[in-house]
Amino acid sequence: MRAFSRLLAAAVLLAAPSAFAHDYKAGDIEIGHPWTRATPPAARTGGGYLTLTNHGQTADRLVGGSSSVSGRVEVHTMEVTDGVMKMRELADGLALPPGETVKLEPGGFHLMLIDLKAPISEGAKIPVTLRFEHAGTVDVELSAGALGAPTMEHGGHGGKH
Ligand SMILES: [Cu+2]
Repeated sequence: MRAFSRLLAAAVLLAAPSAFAHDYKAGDIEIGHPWTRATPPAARTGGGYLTLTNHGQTADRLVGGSSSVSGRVEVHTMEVTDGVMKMRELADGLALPPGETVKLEPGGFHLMLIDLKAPISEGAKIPVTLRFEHAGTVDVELSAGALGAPTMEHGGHGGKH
């Protein structure tokens, strides 16, 4: 009987991680810890961050997304041009080589929620549909953390879009 309950405890422990993991899958692509930051009241844009691991044998691409909270969702990169950090849309999407993990994080690759319908508040769950070239689409939720440092990297967006 004791052996059985120990076995049961082990089974519960093994099952637990998947119950708590904040991860998603689309085909061979694993999406880890999607999050965003709360935005100031007048913000028109927000960022989206997550990790993408390609467990498949072939390359894939994150080509875009959509969300009910914003007019558009784009995939952006940050680059230093003439000493100035600028962002631009990755028109061909973000490459996901087989066997590799690509991070979308503040200061690097990121999702850009453009034309926010309302500011993002801390603790909110922001629904986003990610679209991959081969793996198709998957619905994820971005967990909104606290308002970060002023998002100066997104300052140039106002007039551009
Ligand atoms: Cu951006």
